[in-house]
Amino acid sequence: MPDTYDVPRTVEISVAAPAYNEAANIAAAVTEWGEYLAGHPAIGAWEIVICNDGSTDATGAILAGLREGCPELVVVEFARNRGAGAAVAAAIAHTRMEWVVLLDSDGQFPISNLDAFVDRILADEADAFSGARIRKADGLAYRWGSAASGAVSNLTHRTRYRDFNSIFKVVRGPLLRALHLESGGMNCSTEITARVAELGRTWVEIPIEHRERGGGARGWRFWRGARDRALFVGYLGYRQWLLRRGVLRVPEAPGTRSEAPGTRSEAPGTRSEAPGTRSEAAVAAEPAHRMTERAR
Ligand SMILES: Nc1nc2c(ncn2[C@@H]2O[C@H](COP(=O)(O)OP(=O)(O)OP(=O)(O)O)[C@@H](O)[C@H]2O)c(=O)[nH]1
Ligand SMILES: [Mg+2]
Repeated sequence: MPDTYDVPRTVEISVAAPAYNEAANIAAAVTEWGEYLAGHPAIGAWEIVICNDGSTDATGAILAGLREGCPELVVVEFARNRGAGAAVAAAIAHTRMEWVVLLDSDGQFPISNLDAFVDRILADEADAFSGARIRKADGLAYRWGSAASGAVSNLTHRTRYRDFNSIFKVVRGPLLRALHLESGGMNCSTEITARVAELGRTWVEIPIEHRERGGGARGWRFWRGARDRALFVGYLGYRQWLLRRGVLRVPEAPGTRSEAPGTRSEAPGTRSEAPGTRSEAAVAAEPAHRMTERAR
């Protein structure tokens, strides 16, 4: 008889997503995610963290209703609209699990895409996985714009990612929570790809399905979005140039910093706040270093 038995390994997952005027999609998205996470045999503890980015439609009320039937749902509330970048950063800051899945709340990324990622996590393949949209469910101009900005980003970062701008990512929580994210508008996916690459970590890309928005409308304008993307990609390229010359320091990745004797990270499972709705004040008061302290 064997001395030990193989206990099936499970992965603990936080889903983090921004939501702005997504009344048409948010209930279907959260329900789909919750059912998938609860039913997946290889997923252990899980939570869904959504930042309601000052929505003026029924998104907040729908989320409050969903929370009644789903204690794993955490809602971070912004009193006013601050843009997807701020909303994604706030959602990430409130995650607690070992792995974080980034998603949009308009239903464009089926959560079943996660199947392939869970297998690769269990195989200990990497700390950062990114979903590469093989067929983007976007108009030609959007696809062309994303391809062009992705090509420039690959050039400046000396990488060869197929989809530099995909938000569907699965990243080790301590690594993602330690990133210093700055983007304000719709550039956070590009920024996260770049910041992890900057730390010398490699993304493992996995093909994913991308579908049409469930309902509602895109909340940003093409030309303004294109201009902001061009400016942001230029900024990231300039950062790379300064980093290579040593004018900027490469930030330290979590796990590489030696802790002073006697100091320790927050114990696993402890939370300073009960799970539930969190206010903008709580988000603003969150000191940046707590994001790394939560590493475990
Ligand atoms: N547009 C917009 N989206 C926001 C904002 N804050 C958070 N979001 C969320 O960011 C995610 C991406 O926004 P989308 O409008 O879907 O952007 P997109 O996927 O490029 O555009 P579509 O193809 O039309 O869906 C969605 O989950 C939004 O709800 C904001 O201020 N503006
Ligand atoms: Mg979308």
